[in-house]
Amino acid sequence: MKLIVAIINSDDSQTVLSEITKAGFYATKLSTTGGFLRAGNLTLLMGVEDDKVDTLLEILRTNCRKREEITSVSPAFESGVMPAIPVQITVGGATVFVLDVEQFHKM
Ligand code: 2BA
Repeated sequence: MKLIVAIINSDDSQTVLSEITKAGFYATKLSTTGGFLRAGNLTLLMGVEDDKVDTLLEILRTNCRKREEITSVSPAFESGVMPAIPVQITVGGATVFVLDVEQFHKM
């Protein structure tokens, strides 16, 4: 079994969650905040059997869009060393970690 931790854009959450549940996966949704943009995003925790990992990744790949965002956030700006210079960054689609699960219990 694997634990999939997926950080996704809040705007994709409705579609992703409905596709995930429609396909029979279980998910836990956490409201999280990105360290760089300091904006809200969502983290999904999903326990899945090894042979279903690819199916789940494909659902995330299909339903999480890449977005171009303009930000002026940088450590140098925050410390007052540099003025804010807007830069364009690409956010998403999804940032995904796949972890081995040692044990899984439902009690
Ligand atoms: P944030 O930390 O708010 O990052 C938003 C976007 O800002 C990132 O998009 C990336 O394009 C840029 N970015 C982040 N850190 C940067 C840095 N040190 N230098 C330059 N650009 C940087 P994504 O890579 O798609 O990440 C989206 C969100 O996924 C992140 O939001 C964060 O919450 C999470 N994330 C991404 N990589 C992670 C990692 N290795 N570990 C933990 N969380 C991660």
